[in-house]
Amino acid sequence: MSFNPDLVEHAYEIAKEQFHQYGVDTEIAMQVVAQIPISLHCWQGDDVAGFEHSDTALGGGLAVTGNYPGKATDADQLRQDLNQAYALIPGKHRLNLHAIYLETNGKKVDRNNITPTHFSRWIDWAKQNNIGLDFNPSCFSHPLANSGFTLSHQDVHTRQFWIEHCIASRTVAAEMGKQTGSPCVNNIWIPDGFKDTPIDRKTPRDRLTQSLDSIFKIKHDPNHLLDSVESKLFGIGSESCVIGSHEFYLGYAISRKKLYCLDAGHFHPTEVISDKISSVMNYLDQILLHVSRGVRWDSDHVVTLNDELTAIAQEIVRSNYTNRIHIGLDFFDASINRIAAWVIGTRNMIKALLIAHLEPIQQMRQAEINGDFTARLALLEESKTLPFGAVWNYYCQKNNVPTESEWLTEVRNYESEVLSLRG
Ligand code: RNT
Ligand code: ZN
Repeated sequence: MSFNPDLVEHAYEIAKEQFHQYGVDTEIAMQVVAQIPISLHCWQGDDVAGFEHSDTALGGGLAVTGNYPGKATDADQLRQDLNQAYALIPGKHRLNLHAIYLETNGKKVDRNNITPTHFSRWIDWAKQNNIGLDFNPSCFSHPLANSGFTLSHQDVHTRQFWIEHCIASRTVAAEMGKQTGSPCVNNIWIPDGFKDTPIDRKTPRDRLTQSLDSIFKIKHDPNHLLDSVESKLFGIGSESCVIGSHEFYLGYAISRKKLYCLDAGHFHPTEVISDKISSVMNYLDQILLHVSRGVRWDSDHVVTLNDELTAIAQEIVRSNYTNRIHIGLDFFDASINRIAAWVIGTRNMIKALLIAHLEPIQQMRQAEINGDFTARLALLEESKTLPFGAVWNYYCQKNNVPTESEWLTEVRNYESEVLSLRG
């Protein structure tokens, strides 16, 4: 199905008028959304495997299901796939790399010895394409993480290994930020926790505090590096107690002036991060989001345009947090085309931001101030059927990326020309 560009423009002109009646300027909405970068997570491209070429299976309780053919098996393929994905997403976006995506020319380099050199090809690619980079130490899928403990491990040598890995990751991230001219968010997530009821919850948390303090002792220029810590409620193998819980990291981030990462899948199923943003932002200068979708549990499904995604975007926009919130994606699905997964999830995040910018916020705010909750509800409901689809199509067209499902044709072509030829 191919779209007539004139029709897209015509539909947009009508939509523009309709939004205008609600006091919303569609041109401004598109301009603002174009300035918001989304950090695409590299790990959707190869099921969180990375390029260490070790035999260690995916660990840390992370689970990727599915065996869709054609996944990237080296960094060149992953970059090629990413280029294809970016070409189908309107706007300029970032890339979020994990430490296991290093390039060593076949040499074995353990995690505590990674240096910026091992990421120089990523940095060159990012500079060429004007893409900002974010980074993560990888504290899983490694023999020293097999016990399920890393930075809070009771063995001092194991703990030291992971401290060194996190310190090395910060050096890599700072260099990425320096070279790309845009601060790199380095996010620490560890799997540490107990499958069954522990006797001592305190000591591992004390050790985690100490490990983090040692990691952050080295100061970096905030124009190059922003440090972030990510909490979790439970994981596979850490059902009874996660050392780095929400309370733990929120307190840590506030007291140490770090970024806090809210992952949409890391809370009780009836809890939502959209409602946490404004509270957390009271105490923190900046935060990181891992936009994900849990289905019954932290299942990391591809992000869809559901109520929570819209609510997250609305919170960012209504409270004017755009410059203080870093938006990263975090999902992994190997049962569908992996490039399509990136494209669907990222386009949805951008769509949600556009919808949030097209809300009649002033009118709804006024209704609330007036105590007229009837008008507030009426406006909230009426605005759900405003023609934002027409604005979205026009936004894609203006940015020279395919509208609606036209992008799927391009993914299919790429699948037959590139992915199907991979072993
Ligand atoms: C795990 C965390 C973490 C990872 C990535 C791979 O529960 O969400 O962010 O998904 O670092
Ligand atoms: Zn996450």
